[in-house]
Amino acid sequence: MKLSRRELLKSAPAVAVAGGLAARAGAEPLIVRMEQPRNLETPLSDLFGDKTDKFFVRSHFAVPELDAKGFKLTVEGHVENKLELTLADLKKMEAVSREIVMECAGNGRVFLVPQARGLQWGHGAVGQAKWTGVPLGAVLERAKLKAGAGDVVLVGADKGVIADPATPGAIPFDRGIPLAKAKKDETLLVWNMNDEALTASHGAPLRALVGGWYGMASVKWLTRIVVLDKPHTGFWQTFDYSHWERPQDAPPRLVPVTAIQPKAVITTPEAGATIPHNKPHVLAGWAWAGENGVAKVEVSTDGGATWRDVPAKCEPFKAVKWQANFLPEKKGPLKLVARCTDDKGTTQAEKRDTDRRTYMINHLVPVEVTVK
Ligand SMILES: Nc1nc2c(c(=O)[nH]1)N[C@H]1C(S)=C(S)[C@@H](COP(=O)(O)O)O[C@H]1N2
Ligand SMILES: [Mo]
Repeated sequence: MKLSRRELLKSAPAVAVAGGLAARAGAEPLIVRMEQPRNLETPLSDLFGDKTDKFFVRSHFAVPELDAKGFKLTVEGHVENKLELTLADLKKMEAVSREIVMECAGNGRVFLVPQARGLQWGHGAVGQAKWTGVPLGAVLERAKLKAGAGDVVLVGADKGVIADPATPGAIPFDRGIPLAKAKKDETLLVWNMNDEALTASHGAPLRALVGGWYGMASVKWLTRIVVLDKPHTGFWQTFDYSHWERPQDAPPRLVPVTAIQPKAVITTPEAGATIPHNKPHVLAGWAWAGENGVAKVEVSTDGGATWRDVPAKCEPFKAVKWQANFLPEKKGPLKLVARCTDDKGTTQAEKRDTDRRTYMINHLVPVEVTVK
């Protein structure tokens, strides 16, 4: 694998430095990617920890003020029974807890060349948590869908005006989920994260958690569900969070971003590190593959020329930690790379697919270190 100088310059060092500063400052356990609304990234060293205060935050608008006591979730549209559910109503239903990875569709955007618009996430807009709530499907059953139900639109209580393209006043954050995905076991309405009530920044009192899909589908501050008899064509799945598809029999079209793509990330050593010559060294990181399990992780210590297998497997929706020992036998710069293959046989591509616009970023990102 060959990387241009530009790509090398653009790769991990900037992120590593930002992470280091945030960690040393001590006050904010996360890297601030935007002040208002507050958008926070998990430092590499804390990736996939189980602490909620280290879990990344991605919000498009200010956190809405919602009171758990007066809270109501309405379920309306193409249903026989319109519902108004309090949190207590939901908690009376059969609860489930699941550990599920959530990754922002823009995670890794800082590695795009040329630089793309949007928040410049390093690798840290991803995390795994234990989520507790009820399956969305169980709530839809209570609402009794009419025949011909289509997308289930999850609507957040947060709102704002988008400047470009100018929106018709303030619009809410929302997302339509096809009925088939809405009914899957991994699609939940949750009130607990890591055994504690959701915090305001993660969507209290209730959020959706659409397991295996990028984070934009997991609508926070969920107060309204509208069942349509067709696909939803809202801003957040047409203009934003969409990618190009090239059908054989039709012109290229934009389709909503959905499933998380397989990815392996090296967390140690970090880019820019100096590692000792001829001493055994540990290369470690995490891998995940969304709706699919991780079947294989491979690492390369020569920039992608040769690869070796690392033991790592996990079930769908989860992430797995992996590690490999290696001996840096040559002094000088070294390019470390990791790649993941899911249990459907899909391996991370070496090069960026530009049809994905600025989302679904899982091309290989080498980590450059120096052996001394
Ligand atoms: N209501 C609402 N829900 C939202 C968002 C938002 O801005 N508003 N951001 C989405 C995006 S893009 C992501 S990646 C996840 C992030 O969830 P977190 O902040 O709990 O990590 O929430 C999603 N749900
Ligand atoms: Mo996101």
